[in-house]
Amino acid sequence: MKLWILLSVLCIAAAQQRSSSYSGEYGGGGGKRFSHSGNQLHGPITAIRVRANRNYITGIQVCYGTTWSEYKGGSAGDLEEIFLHPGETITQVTGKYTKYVRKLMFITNKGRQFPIGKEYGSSFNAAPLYPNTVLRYISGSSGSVIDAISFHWDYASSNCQHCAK
Ligand code: MMA
Repeated sequence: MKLWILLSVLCIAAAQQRSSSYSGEYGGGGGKRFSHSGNQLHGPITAIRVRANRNYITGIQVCYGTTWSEYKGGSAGDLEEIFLHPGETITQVTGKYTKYVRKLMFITNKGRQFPIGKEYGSSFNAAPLYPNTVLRYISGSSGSVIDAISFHWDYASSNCQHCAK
């Protein structure tokens, strides 16, 4: 009887579907580490600000639900802002990197693509390991530019408020 219970519990545990995965890290070892793992509790990613100059991705800020993360990076270059539509999620990110992040292209489940940065360095193609999972949060390192970035994937957050400006 005890063995039977143990086997049942093991079977159920094995059948549990995994859903979280991450891609990265892309970039170099400089800068100070940051992680938005706590920010995801505010809701799904609803908007992203990316700053770039002629060489680098110099800064990033992500809106979770209606709450913007801290801005990470420096002040060089121009800031671009992407607003996702309600229900729209990021399902892939491609880009370029050297010791620093050079280019990011966010791709959504609605087929929209938002490229920013320079065609220079090695390519990366970040996508979730498990079906129907999306970008939940980012982490990385920053100083005066974005030195490195990682992408963390899981099922879409059910908290579905849209980001206020
Ligand atoms: C700072 C410092 C470095 C980092 C660069 C680029 C200028 O130096 O934080 O560690 O690599 O910025 O972000």
